Amino acid sequence: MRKLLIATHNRGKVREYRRLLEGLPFDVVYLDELGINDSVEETGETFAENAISKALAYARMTGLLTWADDSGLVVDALGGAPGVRSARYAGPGATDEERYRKLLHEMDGIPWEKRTARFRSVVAIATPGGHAWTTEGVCEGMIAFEPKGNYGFGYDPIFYLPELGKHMAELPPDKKNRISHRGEAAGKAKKLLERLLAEGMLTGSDSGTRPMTPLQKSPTGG
Ligand code: ITT
Repeated sequence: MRKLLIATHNRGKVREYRRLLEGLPFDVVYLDELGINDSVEETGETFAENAISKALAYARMTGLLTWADDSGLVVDALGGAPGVRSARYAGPGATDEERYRKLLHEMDGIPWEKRTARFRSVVAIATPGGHAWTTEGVCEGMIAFEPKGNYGFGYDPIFYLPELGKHMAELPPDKKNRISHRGEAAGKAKKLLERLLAEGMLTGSDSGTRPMTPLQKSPTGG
């Protein structure tokens, strides 16, 4: 079976992908299983740019078909922040809790109806030969006044889902995967991979040398 590298150092994402990618007709491997500690600088202004540059960099580094995601929280009252800077929002080395506490602090005094926000995720699939495709997912919600719940990671404790009446961090893994931005982007990326396989686009030692559908630029960025 062909190998597919899931290129993330984020343990929360790895946990989610282990479930989301069950049954995929690929031999799924993770960066830590390959002993890869290198990280790729995220200099893009959109989730799509960063997802593509991560996927291409690890595909070139390893010679493997590679899946990467760039994701984050977009808060309307903060002009879209933290957005593509979600991982770096409270500086290098900060914890998830320090990041969401900083966000709550920035949201001090902002009334409920103005606390709308969404998680976004763009998945990029790249070949070592330099071809890439993207899919995306969105999950709408509100920034709560207080954290709640112990599941998930990142900003999940302060992200409230009005339709469920729960914070994201209150949802067990499978339930989060069914409604999340990452679940949506991953579902689309799985279909895309199956289509590329069926069309014979991923055969050969370097699938990137074969003619493929052009790069799909994401219309929605950070
Ligand atoms: P990799 O680049 O190695 O995948 P990262 O944590 O740097 O790991 P991103 O650049 O995509 O990943 O940053 C995403 C940040 O957005 C992440 O660190 C969280 O703070 C937040 N985030 C993304 N998805 C999330 C989710 O499902 N729930 C809560 N927070 C999330």
